[in-house]
Amino acid sequence: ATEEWVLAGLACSWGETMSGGGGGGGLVAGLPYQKFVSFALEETRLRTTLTPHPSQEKFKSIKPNDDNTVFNALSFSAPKIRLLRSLTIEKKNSFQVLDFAAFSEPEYDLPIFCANVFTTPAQSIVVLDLNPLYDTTVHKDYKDKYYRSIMPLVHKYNKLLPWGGKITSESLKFFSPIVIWTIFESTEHNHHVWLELMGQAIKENNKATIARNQEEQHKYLTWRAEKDPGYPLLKKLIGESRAEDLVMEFLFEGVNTLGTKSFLDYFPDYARDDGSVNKKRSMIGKSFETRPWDANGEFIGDAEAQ
Ligand code: BLA
Repeated sequence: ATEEWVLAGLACSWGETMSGGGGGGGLVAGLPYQKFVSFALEETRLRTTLTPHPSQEKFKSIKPNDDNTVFNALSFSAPKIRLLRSLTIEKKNSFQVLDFAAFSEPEYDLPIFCANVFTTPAQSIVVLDLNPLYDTTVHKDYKDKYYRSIMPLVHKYNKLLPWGGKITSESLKFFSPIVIWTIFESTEHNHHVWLELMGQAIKENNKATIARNQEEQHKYLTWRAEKDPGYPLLKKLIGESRAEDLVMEFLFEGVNTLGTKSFLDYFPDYARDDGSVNKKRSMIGKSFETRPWDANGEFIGDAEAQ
């Protein structure tokens, strides 16, 4: 049986959210990322039935240490969708965060929907992608299955949202050839981005394939639960132990249940001599000054930097 599934629809508007320059002009009140979340949920509800995820109860009312910061956490599951969760954080006159992701059941090998924005009065750091479950430089069949038909989207958004420049090199493996990775300055405000992608998913029955899907998803969760760039700020906002809870049981829920491999099993480069995990964010450092995929989604990055 084939069903259509909207991975999500995106509508982000940055106009009005930032005031440019002027010595730390504030973020205008309003919740632009809440608007995105509502939109994405509405779009998803048109296609499927969302059920609250058990993690929502515990995390829906996180109170940060500081009164000026507001957290908003929502999580759901649905047929085909193991976990769809969203976290927005807003600190008045300081920053706004959107971290929205959807993970399929392991019976499907759907990419992971990922919308991630960190905005300060000076700039916005944006990652919008269908993160591949399988590294597309290695798994050509996976690349063709999900990305070939949507490669033209890259041309469409590339001009408006140019490549953000050098990036932590490890991240590249989790990105797809259509990734929108961009940083824009507040002077570039008032841009509207609309992105709507639709995927067709067919349930997998092969046990070995399901197990493989599950392991790849677990690998992704393991990476982000350990190395996500947002983690340090999250610790500052709600303290180390609550941040860890949020990361393990909400943002990357499944990291403790979908698999038993450890971070070092997946990413042995991070092993220190005493067997602990290297705390560095990146072992390779930042690279990829320009978009490392061509118009057909072929990887053209520097092999050195992989
Ligand atoms: C910065 N977030 C970044 C950067 C990326 C991402 C690429 C730029 C720095 C870098 O090159 O690493 C996002 N990286 C991703 C995503 C993937 C990835 C989505 O590999 C997926 C595979 N961000 C959050 C949350 C917070 C947050 C919850 O999602 C804070 C509460 C903050 N992101 C945040 C901050 C920075 C950032 C503060 C800038 C600081 C820095 O670069 O270290």
